Parts: sequence; C-alpha cells; structure tokens
Amino acid sequence: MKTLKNHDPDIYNLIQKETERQNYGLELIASENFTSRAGMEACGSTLTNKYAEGLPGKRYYGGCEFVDQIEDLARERAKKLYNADWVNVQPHSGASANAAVYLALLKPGDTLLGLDLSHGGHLTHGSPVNFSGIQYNAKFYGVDKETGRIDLDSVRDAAKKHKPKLISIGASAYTRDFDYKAFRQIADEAGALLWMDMAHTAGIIAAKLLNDPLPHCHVVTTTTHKTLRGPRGGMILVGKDAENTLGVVAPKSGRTKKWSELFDSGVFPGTQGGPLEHIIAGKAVAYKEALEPDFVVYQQQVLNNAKAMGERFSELGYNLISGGTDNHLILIDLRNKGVTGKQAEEALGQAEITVNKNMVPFDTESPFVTSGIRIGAPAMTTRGLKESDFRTIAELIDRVIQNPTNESTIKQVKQDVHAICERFPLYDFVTTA
Ligand code: DSN
Repeated sequence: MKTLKNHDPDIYNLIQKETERQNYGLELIASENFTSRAGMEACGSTLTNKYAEGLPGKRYYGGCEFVDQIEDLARERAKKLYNADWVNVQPHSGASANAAVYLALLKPGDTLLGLDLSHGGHLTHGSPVNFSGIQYNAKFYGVDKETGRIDLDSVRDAAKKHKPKLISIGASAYTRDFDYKAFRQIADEAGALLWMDMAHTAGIIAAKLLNDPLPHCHVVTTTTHKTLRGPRGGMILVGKDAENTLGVVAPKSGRTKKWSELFDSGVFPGTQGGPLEHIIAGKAVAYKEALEPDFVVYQQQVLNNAKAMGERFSELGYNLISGGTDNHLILIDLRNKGVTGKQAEEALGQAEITVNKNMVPFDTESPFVTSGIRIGAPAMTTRGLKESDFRTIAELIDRVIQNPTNESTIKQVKQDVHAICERFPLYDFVTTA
C-alpha cells in the first residue's frame, strides 16, 4: 500500500493499526473471518470504477464486457458450489439480500414468521426496530426453555395461528442445525413460502457438513463473509427443485414469472442501484476457493474447534445454550458467573480477545447489557488453530471472566494471547509489532 501511504498517511496509518489489531488479537466474533489476499486484491481493483446496473448481457451502461464475464463467473461458481438453479450475487450485504426477498414476496402488512431475535434470530427477520418489523406484520417462534432448541411443534402452532405468507429460518446465535424438510412441511400446511437465511453457516453448508436448505426452501439468502470466508457482501439463491416446480404470478403484469425474476428485480431496481463489481470479483475468488477440497477440511476443523471449546467451557462450569454446538459457534449464559455480557465483552476486549455480548433465550437483561456472550471459531481456525488451542482459549476467557477487573490477570492473559497470535500469523504483509 505504498501509494496510499504517501497519498493519505492518516487513512494508511489507521488501516495499519486495524491490521495489527486483527493480527495480535484473538478474533472470536462468530460472524467474522479472514478473507484471502487474492480476494482482497480483487476488491481493491479498478472494478470499483465501473457502473453496471442490470445483469450480465442486460446492462443499462456501456463498457460492461469484462464485468459481465466476472459476474457470470461468480454466478456459475456459486451455482456449482450450492447446486443451485439460479443465483444473484449483487446484494451489497445480507440485509440487502433479505430486503430484496421481502420486496419480491410480500406486500406491506403481510405476515411473516421468524425466529425471535432474543432467541438467536436476526434483526432483518422481523425485529420491531428493523424495516422488516416496521413494514410487515412480524410474528415469532422461539427455542424451548429447557433444551435451548427450536421446538417444531411450537413452530407449527405459530404457523397455524398466524397464517404467515413467509416463514424464515436462519439465525445469528443458534448452535444447532435446522430440519428443513420439517419446516417445509409446516410451510406447506400453512400455505406459506419458506426462506432460509444461511448467512452464518453458508460455508459449512457449502462443505456439506450441515443440512442443505436449497432443496427444501423457496429461496435462500446469505452473506459471503462469515463461514464462507469471502469479502463482505450478500447473495440470493434458488434451488433446482424450487425453480422448476414453482411459478408465481407477478402482481403487475399477471404473467407467470420464475422466482428468480422476482428476486432479480427485488435487488435491482427494487432495492439497489449499481452493483459493486469489485466485490463481486472478490466473491468469485471466494467461491473458487470454496470449491477446493481444502475448504471442506477447513470447515470440519471449524466444527471440531467450536465443539472442543464448548466442551472445555462446560468442564469449567459454564452454561452453554442447548448444551453444546453442531456448528461454528457457542452461546454462553453467564448468569451463574456473576457478570453480564457487556462486562465480559469489555474485560475480554482489554485482553485483546474479541467476542460480542449476546442476548440469551429468556434473557433478563436489556440487549445493550445482555446475559451472554457469543463465541465463534471460524476466524481463528483460518489462522490455523486446532482443538487444543481452542481449549486453551476457553481457559484464557475463563481467567478473565473470573477476574474481570483484575489488571494483572488481564495483562497476563494479553501476553498469552499475543504468544498464540505470534504462532499463527495472519497475513504475511503484517510486519510491525
Ligand atoms: N451482525 C451479524 C452477526 O454478527 O451475526 C449478523 O448480521
């Protein structure tokens, strides 16, 4: 970044500091990861200069011959990765992908049914502070108080009671897999459409280590930067069966349209303008990487690491929601440890361990304070850590949580954190200490 260093030292220096923060800290936010240098080069390329509203071959601007090929490659690779019939790689984020799906499928006031945010759901699945809860009539299902798992009978009851037009699956803090076939049966019984937001688990699903939503859902959305390990962005997919067996009537023309056409127009012109072709190129790089056999090895290690960390926390007397994990994250209820999620997040931050405070099901604290923390394995697994390292991480976190205001403990843990980070360098261009 020599040019940036000379041209704008303020921004250059702050980027350096952030790179060092990433390199010398334990990154355990479940939704973060480290994308490849190749992907970052694509994202930092001349493609950022190009307007390309529309789709490959059907643009509203000239000069799109190369970005068309890039976006086509991205689409083909994503379809291969998920065995999808159709994909749109233009959403700027997961929230944008979800907005396009809502616009395509619902009218304002229509009812949707999703997982409660405080039980692990997501803001865009109907939270009252988000457009999805403001614009639509959002109803929720939750997890069972005893098991911490989604109880399908209660989902069925909620679907019968509320008669939603759309049922969403997907979560940002749920540690178990989903039974898509059973959800589809519930949706069919209620006359609802079924949508999976697989943002958190997209990489694990691509590696076929979790159930596949595409054969059962009418539409699937995701981000590209979490377990999938690409650049920040979103994507919408339709599975082969969904596309072939279902037709819908578009409200204006009355013509039978494919689902994909509705979602394409939900993205543009519905909710976005020009696509970010530089990011789409970065996504294409990530899909290529995800199609390599090594990616499955990585995802299996993520699962092994999350499990090992969860087991060590349980041995140390921590209360894991649902008792453990099937995926990349664990959710800990800290109430028996006498600290809130906010206190834990702050104390761990001082030791350069980055986690996020998180609501736990049936939480007694506000969303700003919370009773829990969410801890994920994807980012540190990318750096090469294995099960024994994640058990050590659980022990470091425990030391801080037992002594959240003890400066000497925090200092010692920070030294141990740096020692781990030095054993597993992030990017080879990080040169300063
Ligand atoms: N903010 C993301 C997460 O942390 O799960 C979801 O959008």
